[in-house]
Amino acid sequence: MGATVSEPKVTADAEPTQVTDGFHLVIDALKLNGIDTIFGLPGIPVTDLTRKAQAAGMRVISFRHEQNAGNAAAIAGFMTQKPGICLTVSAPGFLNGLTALANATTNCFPMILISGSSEREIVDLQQGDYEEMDQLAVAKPLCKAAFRVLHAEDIGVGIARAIRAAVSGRPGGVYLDLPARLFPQSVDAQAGRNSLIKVVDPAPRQIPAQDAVQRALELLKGAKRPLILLGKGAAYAQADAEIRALIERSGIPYLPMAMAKGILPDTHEQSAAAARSFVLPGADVVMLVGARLNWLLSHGKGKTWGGKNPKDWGGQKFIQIDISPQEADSNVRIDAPLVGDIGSCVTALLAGIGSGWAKPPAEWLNAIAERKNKNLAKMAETLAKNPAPMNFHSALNVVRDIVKANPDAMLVNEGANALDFTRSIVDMYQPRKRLDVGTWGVMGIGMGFAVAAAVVSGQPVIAIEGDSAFGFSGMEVETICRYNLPVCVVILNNNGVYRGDEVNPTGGPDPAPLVFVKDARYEMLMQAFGGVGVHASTPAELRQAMEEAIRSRKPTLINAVIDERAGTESGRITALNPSAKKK
Ligand code: OXT
Ligand code: ADP
Ligand code: MG
Repeated sequence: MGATVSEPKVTADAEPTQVTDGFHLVIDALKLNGIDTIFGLPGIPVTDLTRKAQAAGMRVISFRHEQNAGNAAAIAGFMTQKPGICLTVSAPGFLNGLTALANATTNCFPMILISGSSEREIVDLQQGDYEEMDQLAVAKPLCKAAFRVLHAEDIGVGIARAIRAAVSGRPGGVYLDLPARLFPQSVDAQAGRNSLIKVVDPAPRQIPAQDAVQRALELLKGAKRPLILLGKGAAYAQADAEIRALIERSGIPYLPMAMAKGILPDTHEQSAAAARSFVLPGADVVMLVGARLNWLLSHGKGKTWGGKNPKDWGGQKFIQIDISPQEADSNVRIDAPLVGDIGSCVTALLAGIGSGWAKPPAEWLNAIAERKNKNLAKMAETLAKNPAPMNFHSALNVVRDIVKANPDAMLVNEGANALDFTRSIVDMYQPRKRLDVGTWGVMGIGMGFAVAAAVVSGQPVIAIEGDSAFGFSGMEVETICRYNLPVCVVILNNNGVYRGDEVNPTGGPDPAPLVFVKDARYEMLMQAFGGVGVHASTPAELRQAMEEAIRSRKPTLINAVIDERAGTESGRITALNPSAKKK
């Protein structure tokens, strides 16, 4: 291992000895484990760590706000199955990164938030240190695991534990607390090297029990109206060929959750995405593959599933493939839990299915096809329109074509209407290309995800952003320009949160709470840092600008002007708004 070593120190008897220190041991431990990138923001006490990491050949991506660095680390983890690293300063920097760590944990993305911290003696006595905070205690409830290292000799163990905790079992966020005093601690170089751990098999396969596989197969075999639901766990698992084989050999229709789009191309004939509201209540047996029955699936019950009332069971039987044994029964009864990693579980199911598996009844497949074709035709009709001003559909029709022509490109997506319309209009063709707001529906992932997507994949990135959504991380366009990343940001600008035409009912001078400055020139933000900024008010202008951005790979921001009356409250989740009781 090519360890980094500090300058030789001259001891009292003038014999030079090779020593290393905390800074170098952190870098060596990460590199030893194949981690080559740090997303972060420098300052006391980690400034030198960023310098030394870059000097040691690591890619150090410096952001303008830690939350964006954290989101970058989280999505890098999702894309690579290796924990993404976010590095921050103490207290406020740590807290800025913490939102991303909590979001990563919620989404089952592996990441490690490494934060410098202040002097333990002073923090613990609450004597008022610079950026004083008991960061470990604050982080603990919001992540999968949290560790602190006090001695340089323990850095190897600390990093190894953090890696294992992040990627084994259900992946998640890990906090690693590194107090300022740790970094300059000297250690004999050889002893330092010996203290490092290269983690062997960090995410061991988890083979499902044979009787559980059999139970799932029997349930599936007896189904008259089976459905497979693919979630982002299925995308994360990188078992793309096995999943495709399972779907194609069984002939069962499937529905991808947002970030599972593209595991099979959205144009696949077995995709039931365009018949969602038909297949969920209609199915009798549903197999969940790396998807939780949380709010995004209406908790597996209620009207979405054919129940009469919000809490009523729709009568479906569920098979659930998940690495977490505690996931089953979280919302409704799971008749056949299949605990294991998705690759192993799907492989076991495939072996059981063999070659003589009967396809689902034609009646079910035909009914889905009918509904799907009707929705596809309706969509095609809407997309063919060219209204002035531009609306979500006419703008996204362009994005749909560009993604089709560039299936390798990464797609980042956030907003409300900007999110929901993109999800249903823009087809994905490859796995793990669509990155979005995930389990929390959180705004602010946009530019962090875009930076990481470009850095990790080397492919062009298209970020489709609501104008409100963009504001949460917009300053990172400077980061995009600084690292010259092939990111094309498209802001679907309807002058506000959900839409831009609300007015202050009092007639007073303050604008309504949901509207922004009219006709804001977002493209000038990108121009300010040397990137390309384009103002597009027609689909033709948008198309030309996007094509040029993909061709040139230059940082580009397109301000796509959308009718400010286009958009509904909260997009497709209007019903989640508590509505005021009317007198
Ligand atoms: O079957 P039916 O007939 O029902 O039809 C469905 C499909 O069959 C069909 N479909 C298709 N038809 C034809 N062809 C194709 N290819 C096709 N595919 C599908 O289309 C429909 C819809 O399909 P879908 O989407 O699959 O189905 P559905 O019913 O919508 O699925 C349900 C859900 C729940 C799974 C889905 O809706 C979903 O995934 N939703 C995610 C919602 C979400 O997460 N939203 C983001 C949060 S909203 C809100 O919280 C916002 N905030 C507050 C805030 C947040 N979030 N975070 C922070 C840190 N602070 C504050 C804010 C501030 S959004 C927001 C900003 C909004 O303003 P912007 O300016 O950014 O954005 P604009 O709204 O654009 O102005
Ligand atoms: P979606 O939002 O797309 O429905 P969720 O985030 O709700 O997806 O669910 C993902 C699920 O996938 C989680 O329950 C997680 O435990 C599971 N998971 C993640 N990785 C794996 C894996 N390699 N094998 C099995 N299950 C996994
Ligand atoms: Mg908007």
